[in-house]
Amino acid sequence: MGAHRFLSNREALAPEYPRSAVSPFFRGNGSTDPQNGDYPRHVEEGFANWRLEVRGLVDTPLSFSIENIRKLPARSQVTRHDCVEGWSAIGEWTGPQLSLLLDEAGLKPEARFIVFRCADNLNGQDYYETVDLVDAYHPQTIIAHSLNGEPLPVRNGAPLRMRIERQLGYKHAKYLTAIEAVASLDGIGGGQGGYWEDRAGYQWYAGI
Ligand SMILES: Nc1nc2c(c(=O)[nH]1)N[C@H]1C(S)=C(S)[C@@H](COP(=O)(O)O)O[C@H]1N2
Ligand SMILES: [Mo]
Repeated sequence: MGAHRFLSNREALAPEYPRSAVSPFFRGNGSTDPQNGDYPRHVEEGFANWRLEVRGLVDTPLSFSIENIRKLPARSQVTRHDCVEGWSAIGEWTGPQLSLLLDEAGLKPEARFIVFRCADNLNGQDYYETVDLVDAYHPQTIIAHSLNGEPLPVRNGAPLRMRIERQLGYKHAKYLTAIEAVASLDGIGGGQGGYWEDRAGYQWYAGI
């Protein structure tokens, strides 16, 4: 992480591709059809009652409907997703930059990490991920509501998923319910900063 951050500009963009490079099928991985909690009901309702909360170390906690999120200024990016399990896919993702929501909520000075809370429970653990403020404010870090110009399929994280383009696949939290600003990763999940970090010792920093 130190070398990566030292050698490359923090704002440097991950490669973007022409729309013609989009993969015909963007496979799903990990949870692809969550059956726990309220998620199946939200699917039935077309996510009309889904909320995305912004909370934690912020001046003004926020709560958005999907309709609210879709109305925000958005960025579209055609990028390659790289999963550590050995596959990649190119997709066009669209949604507001995370920085927009963080600025609207106002981060408190103690905030150092952003936690992404997810609706799915995988092997008895709620999926979650975290990044520091460098990646949170990266211009390609967006809350995607669309894939290839269509609302996200359930397989790929409907109704909202993170795109953290400077990091590997497991950091891109799907089924996003809340964005939390925190001072430390202690006491969040198993304390290692993410589902796979807690479960299998994956590196917290998965920069590419
Ligand atoms: N909530 C949630 N987010 C998740 C996962 C998951 O199982 N649950 N899997 C991760 C992994 S390992 C990868 S490679 C990508 C897969 O995204 P996709 O299903 O759109 O291909 O989502 C990541 N985000
Ligand atoms: Mo992955």
